[in-house]
Amino acid sequence: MTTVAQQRVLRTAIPGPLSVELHQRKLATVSAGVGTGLPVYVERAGGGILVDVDGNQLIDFGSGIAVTSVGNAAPRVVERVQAQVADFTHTCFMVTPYEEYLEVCEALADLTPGDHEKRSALFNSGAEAVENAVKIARHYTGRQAVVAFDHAYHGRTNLTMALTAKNMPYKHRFGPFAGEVYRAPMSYPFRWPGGPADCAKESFDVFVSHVHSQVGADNVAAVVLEPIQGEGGFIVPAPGFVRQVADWCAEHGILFIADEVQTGFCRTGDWFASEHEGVVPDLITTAKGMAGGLPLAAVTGRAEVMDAIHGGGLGGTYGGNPVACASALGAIETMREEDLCGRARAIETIFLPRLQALAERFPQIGDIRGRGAMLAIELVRGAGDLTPDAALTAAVNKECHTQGLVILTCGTYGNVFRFLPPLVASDDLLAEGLDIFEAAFAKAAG
Ligand code: PLZ
Repeated sequence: MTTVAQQRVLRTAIPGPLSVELHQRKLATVSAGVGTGLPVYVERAGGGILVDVDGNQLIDFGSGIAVTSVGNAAPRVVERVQAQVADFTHTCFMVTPYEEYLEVCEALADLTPGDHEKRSALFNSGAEAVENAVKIARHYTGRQAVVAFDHAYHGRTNLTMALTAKNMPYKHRFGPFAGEVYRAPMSYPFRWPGGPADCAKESFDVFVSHVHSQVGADNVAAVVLEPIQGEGGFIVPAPGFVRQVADWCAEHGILFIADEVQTGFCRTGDWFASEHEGVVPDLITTAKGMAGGLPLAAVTGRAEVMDAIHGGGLGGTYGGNPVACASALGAIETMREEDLCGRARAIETIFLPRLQALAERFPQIGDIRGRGAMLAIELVRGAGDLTPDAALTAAVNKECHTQGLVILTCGTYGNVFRFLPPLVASDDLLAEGLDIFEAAFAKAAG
């Protein structure tokens, strides 16, 4: 196993000449529709460092979009995957099954909220999990309508595009979209018309009246909600909102689906973000961090719901591939052994004071939000002017990249920085990344 020194090293300009060369090949061979945030070509990675083809070592504040929470090429992941690849790579669980699939489902039953009887089904991507959760909810309830929220992100397949809120780049000219999908206003304290206090008071009532007037509770199979929205801007709903929505669903025979693809597996300081308000979702979708970098996703839910589906109704050639399952078992073992939920909470205490200090210097930082190692700042024109500042966001982003910090933006208005470091990154590495971010911010905003 290669070990990568946990420090930034800049040998060339970013991107370096070899990356530039590879990027020319990319343009000639990969669809222009597949973008790259930072065209630095990675050769190796470990922990919180990416090593590019020019020998630069970049600090990773994105974890491949919240995936490598256990670090890149985490030792237990590598070990289990290598052993599994040598044993067998695929049989298709629907043809001849294997134990690793069961072990992942057992871990999901154990770790997800609630101590009721649970069942899981495994898939390849977050979108596939969300799409299957909707299939299951429709089948079980015999109803068709699904309610999602403003700023939601649930994937790029046809049904999940319909659930996703943002047009560019996800939906533009890709319709028509799947039917019976309805959108409700999101509890978004920073941008609630009357301010955060009114948001906590009003957002649940607005949701309910919206569904009653535009859909009818009796027609709704499921409400799909990210307990902290991801791509839409790391929007943390007002306290109590997730709980109220889940309880209201239960009262109306509607399944509450928590999309924890981005928030799940220690990222927010709990195993699942739903736990923060004591919410027990009927169905929960997971992917990303669960499998340490290999493609694996799941729907986990109440046994009576999951077992209501006819035999053969759920599946797919690769869902729960044995190598991906082995990777997940290595990742979950790492989270347990190294208490990565605790580490996520510690990361919050490292980041928050630094971000607060930066916000005192720069009025363009309108909001700081998130939980654990899922934190964000929202950039606006300045004090009292909440106009999103996507241009400043892009300028800071570019400067971070130049300095060897891989950082991600998000948000409906493209004006949010999100911080998603691997949970195993050392305090020193996190501090160095924050130094770079602060300097980049000062340079672009100053
Ligand atoms: N649900 C909450 O965050 C994936 C998308 C990146 P897949 N988010 C990253 C992009 O631009 O495609 C995501 C998510 C939530 C579902 C998904 C979809 O997961 O594994 O990308 O399909």
